[in-house]
Amino acid sequence: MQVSQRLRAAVAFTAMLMAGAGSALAQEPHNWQLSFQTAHSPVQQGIEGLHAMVIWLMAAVTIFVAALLLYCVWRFRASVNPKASRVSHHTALEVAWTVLPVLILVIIAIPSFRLIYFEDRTEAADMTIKVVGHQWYWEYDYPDQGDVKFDSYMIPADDLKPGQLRQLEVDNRVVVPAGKNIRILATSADVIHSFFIPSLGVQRYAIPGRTIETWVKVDQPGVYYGECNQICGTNHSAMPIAVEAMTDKDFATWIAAAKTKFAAGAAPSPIDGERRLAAVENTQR
Ligand SMILES: [Cu+2]
Repeated sequence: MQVSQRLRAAVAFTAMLMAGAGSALAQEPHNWQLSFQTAHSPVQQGIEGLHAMVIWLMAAVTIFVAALLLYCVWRFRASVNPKASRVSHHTALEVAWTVLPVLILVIIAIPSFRLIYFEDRTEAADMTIKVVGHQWYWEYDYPDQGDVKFDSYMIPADDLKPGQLRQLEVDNRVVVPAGKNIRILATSADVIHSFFIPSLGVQRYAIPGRTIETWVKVDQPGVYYGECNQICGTNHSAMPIAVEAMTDKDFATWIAAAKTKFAAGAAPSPIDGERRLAAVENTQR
């Protein structure tokens, strides 16, 4: 490979990494993936936008500082400067290198704060879902949908059906209508968990004794996976999240069926607790 070819390859690779770090390479999850999953909510689109902006600013600062450093190393090398300069202060320069970074931080802070408040809550919620973390499963309550509530456990590796994702599929998915503003209230019944769904831009601590709010609007029907991402004990890896977004019509059918399926005293999950734990412990060995 010639030098110019190598240089071109390096430039192309860097451009690819930076684009990936932005959002151009965002896609459905796959092995060896770099960068984000495809955004399926307004919040995640905002997160990707802010991320791309910060990456470009960071690249510009890094290139500028590296170039300055290289120039100084060359310009003030000992062979051409046998007697070192004794200049130690330059007021204008010092003001500039204090004020410029402050300005850069302000430029980052404004969209960053805007995004934080955007993620915080939705003004017009169409529906509320309460999420309760347990060691080690999630519980979902639909307080304004006839108080439907159920538990959601990971499917042990031995019970997976073809097409189901290991460590991500659950017995009862949390179902939401697509295109609607869903208020999410997260809390915990025991230790601190965290409710995290990357493609939907949802991440909230589930803390015992506290309720923390966020919201999601899933842009299209589909299944979106997440995980508890706060180390919460032995089976922390066994409490995935599977969100299924449906059309309004399908959601109405689902919630009507759920009222019977999850009625108090209804049959519990076919995967009983003992076997679930045994299966999980097997995968950890
Ligand atoms: Cu957890």
